[in-house]
Amino acid sequence: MIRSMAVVLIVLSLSLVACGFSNPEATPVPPSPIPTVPAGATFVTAEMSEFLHEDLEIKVNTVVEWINKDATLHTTSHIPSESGVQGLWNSGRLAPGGTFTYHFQKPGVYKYVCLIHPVNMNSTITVTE
Ligand SMILES: [Cu+2]
Repeated sequence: MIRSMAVVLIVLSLSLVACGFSNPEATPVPPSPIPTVPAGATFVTAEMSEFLHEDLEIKVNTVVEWINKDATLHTTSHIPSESGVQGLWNSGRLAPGGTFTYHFQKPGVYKYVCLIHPVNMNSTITVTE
């Protein structure tokens, strides 16, 4: 009886492993394709690491590519300064290694956050002529 219970336990634990009971956040992400940058535009990268977003000062006609360097999900999501105005970009949940790009074409001060960690991950992109 004990032996058959042990066999059942082993089969159960093997089937749990086979079903992929792993942390979905740890799933490796294939390398992202090289982003398309319009002719004449500048390209810069911004890291999401240690649960922080970067402040950036860039010129008009710059493409920013965010890269998630942490081991958990993050977003880069524009927060409009006026209520009722829709945000300009929202990456959705980026897995570790995931990237998202946005092309800044107008001067201004753009606040953005990670919607999952908005307290620590809130920052500003200042775009000048
Ligand atoms: Cu986050």
